Amino acid sequence: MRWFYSLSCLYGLLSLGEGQSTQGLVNLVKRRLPAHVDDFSFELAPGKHTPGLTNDQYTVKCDFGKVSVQGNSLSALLSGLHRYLTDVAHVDIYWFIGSQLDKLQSLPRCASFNGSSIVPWRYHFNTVTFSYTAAFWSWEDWEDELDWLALRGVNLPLAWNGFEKILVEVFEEMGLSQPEIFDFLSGPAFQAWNRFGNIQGSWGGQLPMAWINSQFDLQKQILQRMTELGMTPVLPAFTGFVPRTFPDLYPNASVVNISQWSGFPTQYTNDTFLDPSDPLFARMQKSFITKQQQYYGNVSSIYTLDQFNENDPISGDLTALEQLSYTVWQSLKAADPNAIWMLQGWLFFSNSDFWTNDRVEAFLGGVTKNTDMLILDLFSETQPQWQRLDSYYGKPWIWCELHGYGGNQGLYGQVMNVTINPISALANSSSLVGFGLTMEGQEGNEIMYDLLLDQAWSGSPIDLTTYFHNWATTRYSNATQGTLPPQMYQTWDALLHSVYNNTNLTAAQAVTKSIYELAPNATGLLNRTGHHPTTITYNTTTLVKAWQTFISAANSTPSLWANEAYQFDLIDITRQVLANAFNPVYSSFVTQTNLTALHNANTSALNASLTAASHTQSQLLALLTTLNGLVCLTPSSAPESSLPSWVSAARAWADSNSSVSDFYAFDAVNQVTLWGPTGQISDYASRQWCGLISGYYLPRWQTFTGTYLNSLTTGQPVNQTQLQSQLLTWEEQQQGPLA
Ligand SMILES: *[C@@H]1O[C@H](CO)[C@@H](O)[C@H](O)[C@H]1NC(C)=O
Ligand SMILES: *[C@@H]1O[C@H](CO)[C@@H](O)[C@H](O)[C@H]1NC(C)=O
Ligand SMILES: *[C@@H]1O[C@H](CO)[C@@H](O)[C@H](O)[C@H]1NC(C)=O
Ligand SMILES: *[C@@H]1O[C@H](CO)[C@@H](O)[C@H](O)[C@H]1NC(C)=O
Ligand SMILES: *[C@@H]1O[C@H](CO)[C@@H](O)[C@H](O)[C@H]1NC(C)=O
Ligand SMILES: *[C@@H]1O[C@H](CO)[C@@H](O)[C@H](O)[C@H]1NC(C)=O
Ligand SMILES: *[C@@H]1O[C@H](CO)[C@@H](O)[C@H](O)[C@H]1NC(C)=O
Ligand SMILES: *[C@@H]1O[C@H](CO)[C@@H](O)[C@H](O)[C@H]1NC(C)=O
Ligand SMILES: *[C@@H]1O[C@H](CO)[C@@H](O)[C@H](O)[C@H]1NC(C)=O
Ligand SMILES: *[C@@H]1O[C@H](CO)[C@@H](O)[C@H](O)[C@H]1NC(C)=O
Ligand SMILES: *[C@@H]1O[C@H](CO)[C@@H](O)[C@H](O)[C@H]1NC(C)=O
Ligand SMILES: CC(=O)N[C@H]1CO[C@H](CO)[C@@H](O)[C@@H]1O
Repeated sequence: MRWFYSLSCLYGLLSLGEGQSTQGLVNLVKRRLPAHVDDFSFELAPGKHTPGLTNDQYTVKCDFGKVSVQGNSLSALLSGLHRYLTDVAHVDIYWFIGSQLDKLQSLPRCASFNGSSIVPWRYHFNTVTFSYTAAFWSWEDWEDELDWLALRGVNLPLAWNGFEKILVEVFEEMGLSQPEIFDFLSGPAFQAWNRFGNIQGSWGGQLPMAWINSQFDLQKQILQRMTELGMTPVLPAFTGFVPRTFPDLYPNASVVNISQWSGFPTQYTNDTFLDPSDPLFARMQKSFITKQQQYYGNVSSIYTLDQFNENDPISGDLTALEQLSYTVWQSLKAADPNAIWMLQGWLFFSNSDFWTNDRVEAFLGGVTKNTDMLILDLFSETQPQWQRLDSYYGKPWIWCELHGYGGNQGLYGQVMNVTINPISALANSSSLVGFGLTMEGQEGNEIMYDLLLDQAWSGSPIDLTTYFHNWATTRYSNATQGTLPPQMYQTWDALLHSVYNNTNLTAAQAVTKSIYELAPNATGLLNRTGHHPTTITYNTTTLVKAWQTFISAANSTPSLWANEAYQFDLIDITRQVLANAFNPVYSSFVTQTNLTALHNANTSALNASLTAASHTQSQLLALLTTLNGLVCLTPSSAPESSLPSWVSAARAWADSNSSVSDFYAFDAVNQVTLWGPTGQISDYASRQWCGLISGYYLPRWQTFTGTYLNSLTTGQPVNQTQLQSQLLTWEEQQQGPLA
């Protein structure tokens, strides 16, 4: 009906006050539900809504087959729309399988309903997500992500792209030459740690200006879209990290070489830091923020600014710390009087030895106006710091779910924690202003991320059984018109109680890795605990049964086989089952090739062990071949879903320049394998990807098992040093071929 659409446009125009038009929502409907552009209308309620202070509210009415959404903010309207789409119409947009919204046929009727957020901010991204997940995203990938965020009520996303464009201009203005500047910048897959001041420079090639320019163009599109979808982007600022030759130009400048990071050679770390007390700091801050405003307009006054991520201030003196933050704060305020400084609170946990309560209080105390700061309590589900730090001494803060590191994949979740704890934090901390997602990589386990964002609209902990049930209904309903076979609900119930319900934080604190992704070794792989755990925290038989039930769901409802979400999840669950099955085979191999245990064995016992071990070797390698074949069936074309798509997304940024293209591809490969010129944090960002299993993990295990079989034959113990260096040499040689 034409009049209805006109009305929705009119609403858009009427609500233009304070730059708030609902046109961005109409555009989203056009993008995702083109058959229904006339069926939705959005109306912004009159009255003042202040982002970060006011909770968001919506009311959804479906009369005459049309859906009208009213709300007090764009984010509220989007959340109301999302609730209708998921809970009533059973369609959604997902990472990896993309938007399923166009599968909506006729609009189901509903009784009116309403919703209200319990916190004004819903935050998304970690600085490192921009490298682990989004490094090579195209605009189309960003469009999917931003619609995902907008519909889930996120109104405070981080926006790092294009940072280097402005930074380079500031450096040039200060008189630094292009070679000096480009020696400082890191490759496209490692920019996050250059921005943090952990690393500098690049191995395998140099970042070209073309990359910087195209990322800058992308940022303009991203910010425009974020704004029209009612989000307040968090923008970069000048941090103080400068090229190493800076003191040559400014011999009197107060600069220090900060610490070495993660064993990187000095050439690539020990970044040069301009002390904020030096007047040059404020000058560069002003220049940076002014340029940023000129390029992007007045889109936001919230700035992400981290100077001590995994490196400590030179002085722990309380007065010095207070002065330090005061000066940084003043530099922001001088450049933008409305500036709010957002701090990623990881340092208070990771470097808690340095960051004693006194020091944190002094540091935060330097910003004398509490509302000029916003702290991300970065790992709230496992290592919350807000209690220890007395709610950040009154500074507004956000409860964040970190969930996983380096984009590692493993079915995992702490369902109890991310529902119960944010609610209890809200009752116990008056300066808690938001819930957020700070995953290092968007690796999967999407239900765990949805859960916290939905918790932001529920005053009591979400009922998990109902939640998982409804989530499954929406996810697969395309195949079944909303009625799923009971086996499907049984599967998700079993997943809820097993993989997604880790409560033993001594065993695991984040997404679990599988040992086959790690450099092979006869010891030290199993039962790792903590942040990079390999301990399996659930009964693996439960998962195998859930997997069988999942398959039987499709046997009873065959249309599921063709459903993209079903296909993706079937591969994901099977992957975990096979990954878990690797462990006992590996343990057998280690036992069968243990020369110490066999030292008294007679020849026939040795021969028997050799036969058994070579059989086990075949099993182990066959399992990896199967795993690779399995994950290669993943229907997703998302850059972060397989090695070929990761590498080709990297190459796509290089136009036709082959040496640049090779560098991007090398950089992309290096991140998920050696992570550093010579494996400084090797396998940190391991992925269970098509192509990576067959091209990297499998050959490593081939070498390892071959060496052990040989040792059993010769009776000579394996020379560990030799094997280790053999593997490393091979890993380094593989960087090119894998790219
Ligand atoms: C929201 O819905 C509840 C439950 O149906 C109802 O009691 C309440 O009045 C509604 N609030 C608004 C603002 O419409
Ligand atoms: C640096 O400081 C010295 C001693 O205070 C002074 O003589 C010199 O002019 C300064 N140089 C610059 C470039 O400011
Ligand atoms: C790099 O940092 C380490 C401390 O982390 C320090 O020992 C070393 O001297 C520094 N090197 C340089 C060249 O600054
Ligand atoms: C969540 O983790 C925190 C931090 O370890 C712990 O204090 C809390 O008891 C956990 N909550 C639940 C519900 O498991
Ligand atoms: C999760 O595990 C804990 C501890 O074993 C248990 O008390 C709780 O009921 C479980 N919750 C769910 C949803 O399975
Ligand atoms: C938690 O995990 C640790 C380490 O794996 C283990 O020693 C401990 O027994 C577990 N605790 C419980 C209650 O299962
Ligand atoms: C790992 O933990 C499992 C389960 O607790 C145990 O059976 C096994 O012996 C452990 N393996 C090693 C190598 O520690
Ligand atoms: C794991 O689950 C299976 C089947 O539900 C059960 O038979 C077995 O005893 C469980 N194992 C443990 C260690 O709880
Ligand atoms: C090999 O066997 C010996 C003696 O039984 C044992 O102490 C050692 O831990 C075993 N080594 C490995 C790698 O399992
Ligand atoms: C192990 O290999 C290294 C070189 O890779 C060699 O230096 C060392 O002597 C070897 N150790 C033994 C015990 O043979
Ligand atoms: C296996 O791990 C041990 C202990 O960390 C180490 O000494 C050894 O060199 C490793 N072996 C290989 C082949 O990496
Ligand atoms: C698996 C399945 O049923 N997919 C269907 C989802 O909806 C679209 C649009 O109606 C169909 O084309 C698919 O076949």
